[in-house]
Formats: sequence, structure tokens, C-alpha cells
Amino acid sequence: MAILKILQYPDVRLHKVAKKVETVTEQTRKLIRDMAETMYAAPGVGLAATQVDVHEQIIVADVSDAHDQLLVLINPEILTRDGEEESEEGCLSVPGIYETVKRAEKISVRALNEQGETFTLEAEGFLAVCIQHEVDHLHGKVFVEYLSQLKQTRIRNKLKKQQRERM
Ligand code: GNR
Ligand code: NI
Repeated sequence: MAILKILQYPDVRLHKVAKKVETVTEQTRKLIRDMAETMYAAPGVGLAATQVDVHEQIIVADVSDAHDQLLVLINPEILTRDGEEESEEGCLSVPGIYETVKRAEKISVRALNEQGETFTLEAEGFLAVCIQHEVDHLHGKVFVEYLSQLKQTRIRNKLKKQQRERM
């Protein structure tokens, strides 16, 4: 297993649109294991392949307290969205920034599992927020894009400064 490098905003590669996985192979499963290890180590509750510079539609998530409920979503499609809720979000690609975002309260999502089998999942609460956040990453969208231009500019400048100071 391996810990992968997570791209940091503002990085143009975070805006690439991920392609569908044609066939779930042993290589896909290896990437998923590395993504899970990277997510748990960070620590985070979700990770999209886009964040590790792999532009394929793969998400891992685990919102359980015991970190024993790994959810893998390949080629996820949000089928239905119901209600609205606001919650504070953070992102491993935007370290140290926490902002309120409005999302659907309940969703249903169809995806493939690690065996390449189709399943559907109903999610609400934090899991629903997390899945919507990850699906956005696959579409090249980072949560800060829901904020005002002023906030986005401030966040971009703050992170660029942090990145300069780390060099
Ligand atoms: O670890 C994460 N926490 C989180 C908190 C609120 C809303 C979304 C998230 S996802 C984030 C990990 C991440 O960046 N996934 O892309
Ligand atoms: Ni994120």
C-alpha cells in the first residue's frame, strides 16, 4: 500500500473532469486500497481520485467513528436529490479552510462496487454531504467554488502564500 500525494488548491489539475472506469480491474482495486490508506492517514472522511491526480471516477469514503465502514463508489451517479441543508465543509485539497455550503439533504446514488457490480445507496446527513462533495471533485469542482468570488480570491491567496512558505 502507499500514501498518495494530495493535490492542493489552487491546482489546475483539480479542475480536470474524471473519465468513467470502463472495467474494474486489479489495478483499480490497488488504487482504491491506496486511496483508502491515504484518506485514513490524512485523516479525512472521503477522497476522490481527482485529488490524487488520477482522473477516473473513483471515490472512497468512511464517515463512521470507528473507521470500519469503507464505502467505494466507482462511476457514481446521483439519481435523486431531496431537500436542502447547510453544513460546514472542509477539504483535504484546501487545508485549514472551513466554510458553509448548501447541498441536498437526501440523495440516492448509483455506482459500481470494487467487484464491478452495480448498487444504489440512499444517503442523508453527513454521508450525503460527503458523497456530493466527492462527486463534485470528479466533475472538477472544489467546494470553494460555491463561495463568493471575494472569498475564493482570499482562499486562493492564503493557500498560495502557505505553499510558498513551505518551499
Ligand atoms: O475530510 C473531509 N471532511 C469533510 C467535511 C465536511 C464536508 C466534506 C468533507 S470531505 C473531506 C475530505 C475531502 O476533501 N474529500 O474530498
Ligand atoms: Ni475534498
